[in-house]
Amino acid sequence: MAPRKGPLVGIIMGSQSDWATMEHAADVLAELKVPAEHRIVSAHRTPQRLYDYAHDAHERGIQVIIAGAGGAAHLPGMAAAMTHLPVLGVPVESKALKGLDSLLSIQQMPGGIPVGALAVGKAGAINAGLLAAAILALNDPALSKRLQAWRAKQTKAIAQKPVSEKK
Ligand code: RP5
Repeated sequence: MAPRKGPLVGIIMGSQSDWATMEHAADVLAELKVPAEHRIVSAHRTPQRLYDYAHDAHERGIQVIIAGAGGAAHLPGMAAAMTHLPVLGVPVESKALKGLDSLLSIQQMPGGIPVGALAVGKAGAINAGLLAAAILALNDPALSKRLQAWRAKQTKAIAQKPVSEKK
């Protein structure tokens, strides 16, 4: 059977305002040549779109969902409730509570419906991309090599000594 050509990772977010954060997940997946799609899917404002997305994702060939949201961040948990695919949650930094609300909403799932919660903001988005790639790499030796090379390059880029940043 020919391998599927479509996206393997679905990056969804609650709002356009989340894209500045979630773009970091998209960037790392692009660097690793993992096909991904990006969609605005709000648990609150577009519940039917979320229902349709979560229900169709597996059939369309998506293998991992990365869901980013801020504030009352129900998106990752609701997506996880409607698909058996692994869902990685990225808490987007909110203005009012600096993302603590997003973090707790995403992390404190009841037993039975898991969401893999990452760190708040950019670091969480980057790590969601890396973790999605690591999951896919379990069954993709070429991707496993690219991921190992990415990590080796990062290690090599860390200087031995700090430099002064005084102005
Ligand atoms: C959430 O509300 C989104 O995930 C976003 O982080 C937050 C604020 O959305 P906007 O008011 O900026 O559209 O649903």
